This record gives sequence, C-alpha cells and structure tokens, in this order.
Amino acid sequence: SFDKEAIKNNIIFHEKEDFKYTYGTAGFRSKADVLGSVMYKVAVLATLRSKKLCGATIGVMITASHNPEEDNGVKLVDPRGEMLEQAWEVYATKLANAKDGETLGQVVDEIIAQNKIDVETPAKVIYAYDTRPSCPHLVKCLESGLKAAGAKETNFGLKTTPMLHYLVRCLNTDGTNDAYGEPTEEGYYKKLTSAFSSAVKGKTRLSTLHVDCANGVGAPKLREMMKYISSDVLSVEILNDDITTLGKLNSNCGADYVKTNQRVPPNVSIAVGDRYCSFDGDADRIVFYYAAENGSFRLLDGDKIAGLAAAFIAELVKEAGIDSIKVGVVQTAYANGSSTNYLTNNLKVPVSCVSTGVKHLHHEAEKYDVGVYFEANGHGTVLFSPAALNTIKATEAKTPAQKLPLTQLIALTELINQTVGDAISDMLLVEAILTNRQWSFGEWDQAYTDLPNRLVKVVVSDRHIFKTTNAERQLVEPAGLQNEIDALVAKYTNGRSFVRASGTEDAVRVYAEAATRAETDDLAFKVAQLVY
Ligand code: NG1
Ligand code: ZN
Repeated sequence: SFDKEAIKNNIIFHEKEDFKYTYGTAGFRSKADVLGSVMYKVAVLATLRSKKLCGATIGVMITASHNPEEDNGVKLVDPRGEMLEQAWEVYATKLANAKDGETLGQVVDEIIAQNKIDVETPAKVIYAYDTRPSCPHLVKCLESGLKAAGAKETNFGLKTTPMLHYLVRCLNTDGTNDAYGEPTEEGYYKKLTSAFSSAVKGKTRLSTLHVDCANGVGAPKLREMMKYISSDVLSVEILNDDITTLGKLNSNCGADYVKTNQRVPPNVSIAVGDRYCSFDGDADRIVFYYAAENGSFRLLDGDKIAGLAAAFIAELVKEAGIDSIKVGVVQTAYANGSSTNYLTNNLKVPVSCVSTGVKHLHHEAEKYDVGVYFEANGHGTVLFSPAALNTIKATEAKTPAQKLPLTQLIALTELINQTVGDAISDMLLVEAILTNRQWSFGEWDQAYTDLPNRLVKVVVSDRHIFKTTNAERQLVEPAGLQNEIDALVAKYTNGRSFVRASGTEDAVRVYAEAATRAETDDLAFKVAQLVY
C-alpha cells in the first residue's frame, strides 16, 4: 500500500541548494551531479502517474541524448509510448524543486487531490538508461524512490530511448487486439528486421551503409540487431562504437555534431560514392550524408528524410488504390525553406508548422491519416492513424499491380516506430525506400537543394524574456525586436530568420537562411547582434 511517510523520509536532498529544476521539452536535463534528487522525485511521479492511469505501465528513460557525456537527464513515457502528458510537466517541476520531506509530501497530496488518484491502485514502472558513466548512480536514486513509493518496477537495463518507448507500448497493449509487439529487446529486433526484409523483398541490396553511432548505446544495439538480418538484404559498418572509454560519447561525432557543424566527424574518412549516417547518443535521431562528385559534403537531414518518406508512401497508397488515405507532413520553423517549398509545390502534400519539441510534432501528425514528422536535426517518424491502419489491413488487391504496394505499406507500418523518432527504425525506413527505388544518396538528394542555413547559439543573461508566437517564428517580446529582425531579413534574397529561447540549454538560438552562404552568415550574425 501507499506510504507517504516513507516517501517523505527517504527523500534525496538537493545536491545544490539553489538549483532550479525545470521539466522541459526533453524532460529534466543538466549536469549529472545535480540529478540524484530529481531521480527520486521522478520515481514518485511515475508511480502516481501509473496509479492515475489505473495501473498502466509508465516508462522512465535516463539519458541526455546528444548532450555532453557529463550531462544527464530523465523523462517519463506515457502508456502508449508517448511523451508524458503536458499537464503533468508542471507536477514534475514542482516535485523536483521540493527541498525537504514536508514540501514533497505537500506536492504529492496536491497531485493526488487534483487528479482524484486512488493511491491503493498498484503502480507499474519500467526504466532503462544509456551509456553515460553517471547512469548507475542515478538508477540507484530512481530505485530508492520507486521503493519508497511502492511501485512494481522492472529494470530493462541499457537501451536506446526508442526501445524503451517501444517496450512501454508493448507492455500496455500485450494480449489486446491493439498489441504492438513482444515486450523484449529481441521482440523489437524481430519486428523491425522481418518488416524490413518484407519491404525490400526481391530487390537488389544497396552498398554498405557506414553508421557513426556517436560512441553511444546505438552501437551495441545496432550490432545486436544485425544478427537478425541477412547480409543479403542489408550491409552496415558500425563506426564510433567505443562506449567504454571516458569522454568519447557524442564527442566530435554523432548526428548533432554533423548537423550543427555541417561536416563529417573528423575521424571518419569519406569517399565519393560511399554512404554514411550518424545516430545521436541515445539513438533517437539520424542524419545521412555523402560526398558529391566534386568531393563536397552533402547532408541529408530530417527534412530530406520527411520528403523521401512522404513521397514514397503517397505513391504506395495511390498504387494500392487506397488514395482516400492522405499523407501530411509536420515540420518546425527549423525546416529548410526549400523543403517546405518542395513538399507544398512538388509533392502537393499539406504541411503544418509547430513549435520545437517532439510532443508538438507528434500530436500534430496524429491529425493526418499518415502523418510524417521530422525535425531538421533528424528526429522524427511516421504515424499511421488507427483508421488508416484498418484500411490498409482490410484492403484486398483488386489487380495484380496493387499487390506489391499493399504488402509494402503493411511492412512500413511494422517497420516504423509508432511511438517516437528512432534512429534504427528510421535508418531501415530510408534503406527500404532507397532499395525499392534503387537510388543512390545523390539521387535522393535531387528532390531539392537546401538553402544555405546557419544556427547560432547566443548566451544571454536571461533567455526567458524571449517570448514567441506563430509556431516560434515571431517574437512578441522583447517589444520591438521582431520589427528590427524583419527589417534586416527584407534586405536578403530568400531571407528568413527567427529567434527563440532554447528549451534544453541556457541560451537563445538564432536561425537564418538566405540565397547564398555569404548572405546567410551575414544575416545570422546581424540578427545575433540584435539579440545580444
Ligand atoms: P532546443 O534546445 O529547445 O532548441 C533541441 C532541438 C530540438 C529538440 C530538443 C530535444 C534544435 C534547434 N533544437 O531543442 O529540435 O530535438 O533539443 O532534444 O535542434
Ligand atoms: Zn536523442
């Protein structure tokens, strides 16, 4: 039964007296040394959340994704494998900032009362973590909270973030007619690899894909998955797989490095014609790249993945004779202007723009029959609505030509992680499409040419004064600043720029794009000066 005294008495005290915790777009994230107290509170919150949802399994993932090795973080996963419901983020923040047992007890009471929680409902919480050296200690702190709160807990060990999301969804749908998969790591590999094999059946395998795993959890997991797949259908070479040497995680490698610096990791030598991709530290993001004929670096980011996926799926539904199913794409303001233009004017699919943060993209994508969502940085997936899934599964081919597209659509619904962006699943999706089209990266890249773009981080004294509207594309505060930005932007061909406070770092981000590299850099620099 629920013992509030135990929760109060076993509290882990704040590591730093005046540290202010915030549950942001990626949960709690900071230097690892202040997170022990937070883990304890997160355990309490996960327990209450499970009780509130009639004992459904809640997930806890310990990771700081692409951030430096000395950072860590934690986020909660709701029963269908989605991010924690937004209304509960406030409770997370309140709990994390409770400094003593009494205050903690009061916040717990408040959550129970506001949500009419029956505390006698048994709670189930599962958790997993990435390769960071701080994880074992933080796991212990989490466990002490789960024990105090009396939750039934399962430690799933080292996992990628999307695997934990997958496990939560499986556990909550197990035995129902909405079953998602077998709730094990092996179940995850089997589901993805058999779907991939079905999607590329009869097609010639592509050349080896070189995968930079950011010296993170993606490396051992990808290696494990490859045991389930024949080298006749997929060939990968795993790079940056050192998860034991201190200091290597995300350092000069990984998806964030490649996207931000727009260059190949220094320890990767790239040859014309070779195919590369990079995961981030918890394997929920991926970007692809190659060297063009003239040797120049070419990035295929989240926007390019979205375009590739949307075009392919739209084609399949048409060929399968079920074009009642409509494909839509969700982007953020960071999407390259050329990609938005391509989707709207060439593919002629509806495009929505939402605020940064996966939960915003995910929820918008749910409004479409098939909702493709990707952040430019390579985080994203494709969601099939329940109705679209039913239609796809219930449709019988009327002509022989409709057979293959139908089989492939079904394979894609199994291949694509329906809970969250997943580097491994997205990698297989891209490979499946390119295998079907027998396209090189160069051919994929031809869809459109990115406008030169620049993302600048500006450290300011208080980032919270920057308030935005219109999916973060315009500032409302500080007053007058947006007018100054607009006046600058007007001077550049195809210019676009916007400013917003980061949700994960103590900084303001300036984005700029324009017709040429020189104009882009100039615009980014001038806007950054306005902000500073
Ligand atoms: P912030 O720090 O709020 O810009 C960053 C990324 C997001 C998202 C989150 C969560 C950019 C510009 N921003 O958010 O897209 O991935 O981290 O990890 O890439
Ligand atoms: Zn990540």
